This record gives sequence, C-alpha cells and structure tokens, in this order.
Amino acid sequence: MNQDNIESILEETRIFSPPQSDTSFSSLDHWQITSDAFTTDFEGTWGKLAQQHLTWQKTFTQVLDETNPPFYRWFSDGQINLSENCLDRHVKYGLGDRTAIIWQGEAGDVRHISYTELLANVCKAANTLKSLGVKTGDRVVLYMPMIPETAMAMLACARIGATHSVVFGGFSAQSLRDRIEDAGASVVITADGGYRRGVVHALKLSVDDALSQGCKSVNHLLVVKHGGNDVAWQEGRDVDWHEALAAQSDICPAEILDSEHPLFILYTSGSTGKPKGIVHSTAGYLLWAHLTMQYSFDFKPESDVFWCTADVGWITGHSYSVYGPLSNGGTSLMYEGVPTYPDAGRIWKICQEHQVTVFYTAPTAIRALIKAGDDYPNAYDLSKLRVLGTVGEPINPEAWMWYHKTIGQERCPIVDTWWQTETGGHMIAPMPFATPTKPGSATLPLPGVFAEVVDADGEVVKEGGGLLVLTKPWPSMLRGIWGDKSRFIETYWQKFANKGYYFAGDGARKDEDGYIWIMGRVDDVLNVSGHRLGTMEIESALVSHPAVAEAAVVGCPDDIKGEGIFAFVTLKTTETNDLVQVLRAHVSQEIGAIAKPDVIRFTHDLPKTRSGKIMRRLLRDIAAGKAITSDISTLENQSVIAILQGQ
Ligand code: 7RM
Repeated sequence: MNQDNIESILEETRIFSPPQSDTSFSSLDHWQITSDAFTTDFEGTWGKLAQQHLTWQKTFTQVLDETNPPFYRWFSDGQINLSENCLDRHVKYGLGDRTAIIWQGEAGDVRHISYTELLANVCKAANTLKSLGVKTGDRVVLYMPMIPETAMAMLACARIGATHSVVFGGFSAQSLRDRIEDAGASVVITADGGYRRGVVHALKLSVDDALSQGCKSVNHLLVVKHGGNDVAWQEGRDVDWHEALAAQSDICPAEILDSEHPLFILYTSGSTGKPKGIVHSTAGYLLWAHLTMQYSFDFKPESDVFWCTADVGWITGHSYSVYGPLSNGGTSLMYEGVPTYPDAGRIWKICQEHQVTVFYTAPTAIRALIKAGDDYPNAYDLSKLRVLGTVGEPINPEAWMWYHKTIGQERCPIVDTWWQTETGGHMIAPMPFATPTKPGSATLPLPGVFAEVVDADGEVVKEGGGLLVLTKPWPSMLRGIWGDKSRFIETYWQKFANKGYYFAGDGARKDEDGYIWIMGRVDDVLNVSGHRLGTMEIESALVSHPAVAEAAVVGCPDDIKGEGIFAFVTLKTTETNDLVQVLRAHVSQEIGAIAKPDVIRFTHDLPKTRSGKIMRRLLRDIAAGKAITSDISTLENQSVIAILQGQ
C-alpha cells in the first residue's frame, strides 16, 4: 500500500457509533451473540442457516466434510439449484411483479425487469444453451457488457449446471483466449458491443480474434445484439441471442445439482504465472452471498434498491450485483457505462433517479469523485441512501470521511468490506447498525468467520502487525484452482500447513479493540484501482515484445488508483522515441488496458542479488521516489542505481 495511506491509517483514532435502527443486528451484542453461536456449535449454526435461508432440492445431512483438507466440502449430500433460489422461489411466493433488475444504460435508456420476466428469460436462455449442446458440467465463457442479458446468461448456466466463467470485457483477445482454453469452454456468450464513454466497444471482435487463434473447444458463439454495430458473422457457429431465445419455451426445469457442483470459475491474478481459475461451488457460495447481503448491508429486499458498481467480470459483481441481491428477492441496479460519463455527477444522478438506498463501490472511484468536487454530489438528492459500502483496496481515512460526510451526510454507516475472489463473499466488515466504525478499518470478522493476524510462525498476534489468515473453513471458500490441485495447496495452504490456516496474501494489523486494519498485499500482486494484477503477468507481457530483454514491474503510489504500475525494462535493441508508447500498447494487447504501465523506465541492467534475484524492494523505493532504505550491499552493480532513479 501507498506509504501516505499507511501513515494516515496508523495515526487514525476516530470512532463512529453505528446509527440506531430497529434491524435484526442493532448492537455489538447481537454481533457477539451470533459470532459466539459459531464458536459453540460451528457446524450446527452453519447447518441451521443453510436450512433457513436456502431452498433445497434434497436436504443435506452433513454440514462440513473435512476428511480431506484443504479440499473441504459443505452440505455435500444435499442438492440445490442456484437459479431456483434466485428466481422460482420468489415468483412462487408472490413476488413475481417485484423488480429484480433496474438497468441503466449509459446513453440514458432504462429497463425494469421483474422476477417473472427474469425467470422466463433465464429459462429461454437455458433452453437455448441446451439446444447448442451445452450439458451439465460443461463450461461457458461470458465476455459481456453490463446488461441484464449477462445476469440472465449466468443464471441460465446455473439452471442447467453449466459452469460459467465471466471474463471482464476490458481484457484483451489474448487474455480471453487463455481463459477460454484453460476452462475448455464449449460456448462463448458475448455482445456485438458495449457502451463506454459514449463509444461502443467491439466485444465480439475480440472473441472472433481469440477464436481465430485457437480455442478448439468452442462450438458456438451466442451474441446479444446490443451495441448496434456491424459484426462479422460465421454461419453455423454464431447464434443471435434474441432470435434464439424467441424460439424457445419459457419453461425449463431446474437441473438437480449437488451442493458441491462447480457453479463458476473466475480467473484472478496471483504472484506467479498465468491467472488462476478460482472455482466456486453452488450451495456454500450461495449461502454466503445471501447472508452477507443481510449482515454487511442490512439488505431489506422489500424496500431497498441496491447498487453495486462493480462489473460482473469481477467477483464483486458476481456476489453483489447478481447472486446476493437476487437470492434475497431484492432489487439490484446495473449500470452499463462509466461512472464519470458524461460528468462526475453521473453516479449521484443515478442514485437520485432510481432512489438507491444501499450503494457499494471502490475507494478508487471515491477518490476520483472527491477530486471532481462537492458540487456534483451536492446537486442531487441523496437522502434515500442509508448504507454505503466500499471494497477492493484499503480506503484512506480522508476518502472514508468524505464518503461519510458528503455522500452519507453523516447519516449512513460506512461498511468497509475485506474479502477476495477466493472467499466468495465478505469476510471482515462492520454490520452497519451494530459495529462502531473506524475510518480505514474493515473492523471485525463477520459472524461465522474466523480471521486472525499471525506472525511468520502462525502464532496469533493479539495486538500489532502480521499476516492475515482464516483459521477455519467457510461455506463460500474456493474449492480449488481449475485444473491445478498443487497450485491451490501451494498458494493458500502451504505457508501455515502445520496450523491448517488459509493464507490470504494480505498484511494486516490488529488494534487494541481487536479491530483489523488491512495493510495491503504482501506478495507480488498489485492492486490498481481495486483490480488485482500480478507483476509477473505484466513482466511476461513486456518480455514477449521483441525489443525487450528483461523487465521488472513494481507498484508505485498513485493518489487515485491507490497503486500505479512502474516497469523497469532492459532492451535487446536500441531505444527509439516511441518505444514507451509501443510497449504500453503491447501490454494492453497482451492483457488489457488495465495492465498498461504508468511509467516505463529503461535501464541497461536490473538490480540483482548475487543469487540473481531482482531486488524488488529497492525498485519499489525508487518507483516511489523515496530514499533507498533497503540493504544494497549485495547489489552486484551499484552504479545502476542512478540510472534506475532516472538520473
Ligand atoms: C473483492 C476483491 C482481493 C484483494 C485482497 C486485498 C484487497 C479487498 C479490501 C482490500 C483492503 C478492503 N477481490 N482488498 N477488499 N484491501 N480493504 N476492504 O477485491 O480478489 O479482486 O482482490 O483486494 O488485498 O487480498 S479480489
């Protein structure tokens, strides 16, 4: 994390009492009682919640199967269909007319989709997938804009037991191809285009590109006509979503699926190698997406309008734009465009127009909106807002205070939610009307979550800094990395194997009240605007260019993005004027625009230890423009430092 942020977090002493509410969790005593229930009877409490909150096709008899750790299984002899829980049960109980999705297009168009309508479309989409040969257990990749059809496609996959893998639309054709191939998908669902800043992005073009270079497993491309631009069409392979759905019945029985059936794969960056396909199961994932809506957001499906600004290409969009709100029978707002288009008031305009009550976004967006000035939010009626959430990266106290005062008008609790793609749902977060909050702290583990800060030996740190671990399994935990068992064990379980702890990859501090303050990644993973990127991935993209011999990528402080990307590069050829631009474009093509380095600095040599390891700490200090604090006595070629510093 940014040094300024660390300092402001370390100095932070303010405490804010939760506002009064007659909600089910209205004091820290309620948090304590619920948390204690898990300590006293871990499996019994989880089992009771799973019975109460989910609709089962066949009830389970065993809550947790821990015979083969870390391959934990939850509710494993039960059967359940996620789409039935998100749709059929609400329609059956008379909520068919309630709005499931409010969609706001960037150009101004709005759609309200009721539960009845959503169910009918999901059934048609499910029947379409079946007609294209998709069967239970097959993989379907989605490369989509933020439109209701994306949620429909996810739910349709879940309905027939096809494992979906959503790839963020900002990733390049190359990244898309890697993911399609790794997942072995038989169908890709995309759109002719999606809107961003008034421009239609040609999503299908990237899919065509990816498929032309491999992806032999793909038989069909299902295309939603949305952007209105001309697209190439391959007869026999490409299928028009609307035409296909129109020909299908709106009834499709929900497949009987085991609790542990793989619901989705979502690729995320790690410190080594290519992005890994995080696998989530059906029942456990759904239970926690459902419950955390209530715990962290105090979600009231009958009256709330919930808006999570994350793209469904990320885990936040999966759990809190789609599955969490819909499982509860509530209303989820989806916005297709850019939050600052046509101006920085767009978000607040949408909140006013759709009477948003619970709003969830990333600190990077908050910082960008602060910079735009208070006139934007002040011009809109934000009085309906009652809970404000943040996610993705540490929030600096200054941004927290602005969110609290200017947006929440000191009325709305701020919920800073710490979690990961791997955890499926929130792990550490305040309960908005129960937990006193401190700006910059995600506060306390949610009931049922056992999080600790430990030292390098895995001993619990009562107060002070260390590594963040989860000491007990939880229902929505990742079930593995797609196709790579050993990487799963190595990445998450090896470090504290003697204790059986899950290692999150984050540094954290525990204060005198037991509050947890997340200090950022301790591995080679960057957090750029709340998006996870591996330094290795960016380095590989750089060295795949013919001009590049070697590359070392580190994070550097960035006021808005939290972290920026700084690349040190040695060349095989001589430096040309436009090489920085060429390399940035190359990374964009290899990974996606989000991975473009902010700074590329050429050097004839990279600083290495005698054993040949790149001295990353040294590079981080240089990238931050700081005095060098690391020990450089082992540096072979000391004269390189001035060049690295750009002198
Ligand atoms: C949900 C999501 C996970 C990484 C995680 C942290 C960082 C997420 C917070 C946070 C501080 C937070 N999934 N992170 N939330 N850091 N405070 N509230 O972001 O898989 O993409 O990233 O994000 O480093 O390990 S993710």
